[in-house]
Amino acid sequence: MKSIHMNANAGQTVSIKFIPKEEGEFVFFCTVPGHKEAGMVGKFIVKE
Ligand SMILES: [Cu+2]
Repeated sequence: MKSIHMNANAGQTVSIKFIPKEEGEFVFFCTVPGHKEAGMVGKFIVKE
């Protein structure tokens, strides 16, 4: 599965640009240690 990474600390808002070129499921998560485990994770589902 493809993944998309971002990095945000408490109180921060981060934007990413995601332009899908194919269908599929793309997991995104925060790369700050412990944040993914704390729930800073999600999934884009791309369908035609
Ligand atoms: Cu984070």
